[in-house]
Order: sequence, then structure tokens, then C-alpha cells
Amino acid sequence: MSGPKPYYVTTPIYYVNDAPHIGHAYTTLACDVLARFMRLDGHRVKFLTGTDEHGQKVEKSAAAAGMAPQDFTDRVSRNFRDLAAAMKFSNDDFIRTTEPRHIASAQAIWRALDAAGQLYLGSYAGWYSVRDEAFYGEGELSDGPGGTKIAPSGAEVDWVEEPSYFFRLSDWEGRLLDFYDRNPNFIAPESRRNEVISFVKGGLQDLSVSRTSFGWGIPVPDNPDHIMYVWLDALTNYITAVGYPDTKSEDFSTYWPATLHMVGKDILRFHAVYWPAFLMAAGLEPPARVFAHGWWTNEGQKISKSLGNVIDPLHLIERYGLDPVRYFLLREVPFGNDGDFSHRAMVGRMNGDLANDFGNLAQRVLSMIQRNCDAGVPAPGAFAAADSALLDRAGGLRDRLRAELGAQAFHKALIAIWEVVGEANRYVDDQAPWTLRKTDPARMATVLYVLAETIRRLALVTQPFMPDAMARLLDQLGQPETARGFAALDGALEAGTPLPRPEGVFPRFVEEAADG
Ligand code: ME8
Repeated sequence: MSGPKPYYVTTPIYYVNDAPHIGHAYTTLACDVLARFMRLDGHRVKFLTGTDEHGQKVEKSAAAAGMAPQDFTDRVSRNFRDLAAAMKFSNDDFIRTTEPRHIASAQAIWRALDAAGQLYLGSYAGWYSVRDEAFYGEGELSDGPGGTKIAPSGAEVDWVEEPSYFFRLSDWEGRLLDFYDRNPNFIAPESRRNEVISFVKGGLQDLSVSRTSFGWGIPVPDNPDHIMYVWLDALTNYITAVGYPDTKSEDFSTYWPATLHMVGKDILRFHAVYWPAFLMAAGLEPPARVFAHGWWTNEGQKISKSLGNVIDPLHLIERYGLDPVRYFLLREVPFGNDGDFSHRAMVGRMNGDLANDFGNLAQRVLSMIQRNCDAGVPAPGAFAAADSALLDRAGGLRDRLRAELGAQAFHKALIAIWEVVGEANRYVDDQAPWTLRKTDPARMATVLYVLAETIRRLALVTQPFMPDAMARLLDQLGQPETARGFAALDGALEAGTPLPRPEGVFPRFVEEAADG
């Protein structure tokens, strides 16, 4: 097929045991920016998110809420959909693991693994953490209070003994190492890749892939005493959404293998070890890349329900506005590292980078045009070196962003955009169009044209990060919907285009008003 490569990006599917918080919003936001960028850049895109609804943890949460599991998951899953709408996520699909399409797909991968001789019936005796929905070896645990055992994640584990099917994970050690070797970009960032490789080199045990001590899950085909282990069920969502088991379908052939699974560092092992092993064992290709990002804390503290410091993204949006929140989350912390949310840092970015740097640039240029150029794009004369230099820098952003976002370096992409914002602000000061108005109106028109065109280019490439503010800015530049894809970067503003009265797109955060 010709044209740019199709792009398939996925978020983890979130457990419906609890309300969505800033961590969930963060992962999906990162994927949303990539999906929007790739669409604007002309790719066919599939962006998937959803909810993980089976397993012991969800069963327990439903019981604690006094609800039947299906009613409970319906309710909590709805909260995740509402979050997606509030954050303006542009996902093309929202998958729930309780849907018939997924149950069929999970049972199909089970059958494929069985047919390939990868499953056998045995019994599991060992440690299990309900919070992590994970099995742990004795050697991974430490002692907790009151004789309890604690997993590396900090979760308590219980001793479990039950009949179980096993997946022959131990057979895949060599093939996984070989796969990592041949696909150096499969796991990012680099430090995480090294962790995964040393984990696999440490030896893999066969994995328990069914449970019998509770009932909330997908029945194992031909043996309904067992339900599928929730991680085998959940990981399969990524192929369900492209039509598995119909591997000949248009969607499957277009989008599988996925371009990118975005996950938090807590669940990298499942995505970078178990998932490619399941896929290869079922005769399917592993995804091209798994990126494990870092962890958010709140004002320096671990975010947890028991500390009562969970950050509700809806409250953030209400307080600061959606675009500043989207900007902050991806600008503040180098993507891949852990980060800290603080009110101070949020307001600093909002008032500094957004209101002062970008907002003022747009507002002063567009107001000058409004007042001095008959409320329309001025006609430029010949460009001086400084003019072409600025236009070239703004025009070069598309390639720069392709590279940075190809590596999921969101913060570097934003830094690159703000370098051009800074140059444009220096250019305004150097060229002093307010002085030219009296001394050389023709040159003033050129300078204002160069600035308006620079702002148009900045607005186009910033759309994936802040879609609302940039849509308003492009409105103020008289740009129709049809001129907002990256192909528009090959064109330029047309002199004489009428421009509406400008309005600020980045309000300042005023402390008193918020505390009242
Ligand atoms: O693990 N900082 O679901 P989950 C950053 N259902 N990201 C965070 C975060 C924080 N403090 N807290 C959560 C599951 N996240 C499984 C996934 S996929 C086939 C199944 C984000 O609801 C981060 O992306 O526990 C993390 O990996 C994910 O939420 C865990 O969500």
C-alpha cells in the first residue's frame, strides 16, 4: 500500500476497580497527542483505549460496593469514558473486556496457544498479589508487617493453591532474547530495556494462565471450571480491537502489528515479556514498540487512596482549563522519568510558557494587525534575512517534531516549539513594528506578515498538544478547517485574508480567584 504508514497506538486498559486519576489521564493523553499528530501528518490512525473488567481485584471491588460485577463494571467503565470526553481524547475505539467481541477473541487466542502445544494442565502453589493481579516467586518478596509478604510493587501477596493451566513461558527465553536483540527499539526507554533483558536472562518459569478459586473471568474453552488469567485476557484486547481472530480482516492487516503500546513502568513486564511470548506462540507478530513511562507523585508524595491525595483530572481541568493541564503534563517532566505534580509548577507553566510567551506573542501581533492593517493579513514586501530565518525555523518544526515524537520525547517537542516562540518574541522586539508604523509602513507590513505566518506555523504544529487553544488561534488567523493539516505547512498566509478581532487564547491563573 502506498502513502504514509498506518499508525496503531494503544493505552493500557484500566482496571475498573476505582475512579480514574491523573496517572490514567497521563498515559492516554500521551497517546492522544501521538494519534493527533500522526493524523495531521497524513497517516491512517487507530487509537485504542478501554477498560480491563475481569479478575479477582474487580470482583472484590464490586463485592465491596455491594454490586454485581457486571453492573459495577458498567458504572466504573463509564467514568473512564467520561474522562476521555473531558480530556478531549480522540480515541477511535473504547474496548471493554466484557464485550462479546473480546470474549470471542480471548477464547480464540487460548485455542491457538493450545493447538500449538503451549498449554498444559497442572496446579499452582505459590504467591499471588490481587492488587497487581500477578504471581511472584519467593525470591522476589520481602517481609511485611505482621508476618505478611510484600511484592516489589509494595502490594501484599497471598498464598494460593489451585488447579491451573500453564503456558510454556520457559520455552521462550531464548526466542525472546533473540527478539529483543533483533529489535533494539522494541522496549523504551533504554534503561527499561536493560531491566527486561536481565529479567529474562535470569530465567523464565512457566506461567499460570487460568484460575479456579473465583468466577469473574472469561471461561477457558472446553473447561469451564477454569477462567482465563486476567492478564492473558487483558493483553488480548489489543488484537480484539483490530478484528482478531479474523487475521484477514482489513483492520488486522492494516494495523497489526501495533506501532506502539504505551504503558506505565509498573506493567512493562506483562507487555514486554509475556505478551510477545503469547503472540509468537499463537503465530502472531509482536508489536513494534512498548514505551514504559514514569510515575507521578503529588507535591512529593506517592499518590494513594489511603493518603487521600489522589488527583482527579476533572478538578484540574475545572481549575486550570484543559489545555494548560494537557501542556503541563507533557512539558513538566521528561517523558519516561517520574514526575511530581505541584500547584506551583502548574501555575508557573500556565502563566509563564502559555500566557506570557505564546499568548502575548499572538495577542500583540494580532492586535497590531487588527489596528494597523485593516483587520486583514498584510501584504509583505521582499523578505530580509531575519524574516526568512524566522520563517524557516517555524517551518522546520514539522521535521523536528516527527523525530522527537517518533521517540516519544514530548517534552523535547514542546521545547523545540517554544524555542521558536522565543525567537519570534525577540524578532518582535528587534524589528519594533510599532516604530516602523511611522517610519516605514511597508516594512511594518512585512514584519507583521512574517509574524502572523510564524504564528500560523506554530499553531499548526501545537494542535496535537492543545487542540482547543490552537483551534481558536487558527480561527483568528482566518484558517478554514481544511487548512489545518500539516500539508498546510507547505503553503503560507494569503495577503488580504480578513481577520476577526483577536482574543487571548491563554488566560493567566489568578491566585485569589481560585482560592476564594
Ligand atoms: O495495570 N503515574 O490497569 P491500572 C503515572 N489493567 N501513570 C499511572 C499512575 C501514576 N501515578 N497510576 C496509574 C492495569 N498510571 C491493567 C492494564 S493492559 C493490557 C492492562 C497509569 O488501572 C499507567 O499507565 O492499574 C499504568 O501503567 C496504568 O495507569 C495502570 O492502570
